[in-house]
Amino acid sequence: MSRLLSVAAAQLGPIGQKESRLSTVNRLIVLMEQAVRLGAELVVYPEAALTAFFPHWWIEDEKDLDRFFELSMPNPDVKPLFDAANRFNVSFCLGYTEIAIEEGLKKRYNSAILVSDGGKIIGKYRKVHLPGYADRRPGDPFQNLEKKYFEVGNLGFPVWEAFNTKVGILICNDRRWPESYRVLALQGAELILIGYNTPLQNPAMPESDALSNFHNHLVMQAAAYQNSAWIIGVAKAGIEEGVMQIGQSCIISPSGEIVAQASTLGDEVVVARCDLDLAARYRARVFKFSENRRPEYYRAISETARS
Ligand code: CDV
Repeated sequence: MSRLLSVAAAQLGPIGQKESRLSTVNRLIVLMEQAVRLGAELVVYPEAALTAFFPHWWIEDEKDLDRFFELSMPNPDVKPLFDAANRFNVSFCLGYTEIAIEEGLKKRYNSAILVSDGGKIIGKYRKVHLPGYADRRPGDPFQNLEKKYFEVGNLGFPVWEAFNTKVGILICNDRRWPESYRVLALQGAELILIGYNTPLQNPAMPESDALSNFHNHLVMQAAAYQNSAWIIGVAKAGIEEGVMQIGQSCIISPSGEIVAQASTLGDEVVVARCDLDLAARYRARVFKFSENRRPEYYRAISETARS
């Protein structure tokens, strides 16, 4: 008997700066309902799925900034999504931005949670690779201030047992770094869930703009194959407050092939039935880590690179 899991990539179109949580959470529930009708057992939403992607703006007033963050999860605004998961008997992965009080200090993270079909939080990940700057770039058409607004995630790269497999989460820029996937795969992850907000334009390197869609798929397809894992990549797409964000949400098999892909830049669900045993077969027959990796050599190389 194969281990099969039907997974939905629940892409979001733009969220307006003033759109209420009520409205956004309703959109998430509509997508969840569509996904369930298509047979999904797990629904994956984008990075920071409850608000517009505010790191694109310079925000000075702390109160203005705070309104983009969640103080607890689930909170009353988001509870209807948890209730819907319970009602539909479906699990979900949700990206959101989080305020946590740690040792009396207010910390901000770019986070994502995995929630069971009973509406219980299975685990949380906090984004490690924060792109952009901590300062304002007045000449740029939009800002990228993740280094200003977020701390580097302090939960490591956890892997959870769920759905008869092991699951890990990455968030947006994490997907461009091979190490992110590797540490999950080395812990046995066969399913990797990724939400993103990716502008089409990179003001620091305009000559690469035409390759934004290509690079999005390139990194995730290579990683799926090299790590023998299913990858679910989910965008917040379309023109959000003047910033064009790529779509191309997709489900990628451990073969590296895209097996389902969104075709719009709006709210859209695509579903694929993922054979988790395919991940196990690639790992056993092509990439068996324990026999074929050579960490002792990698260590020597990274020490040389550091010196
Ligand atoms: N939200 C992101 O992490 N976005 C980055 C952009 C800014 C390059 C990404 O890697 O897609």
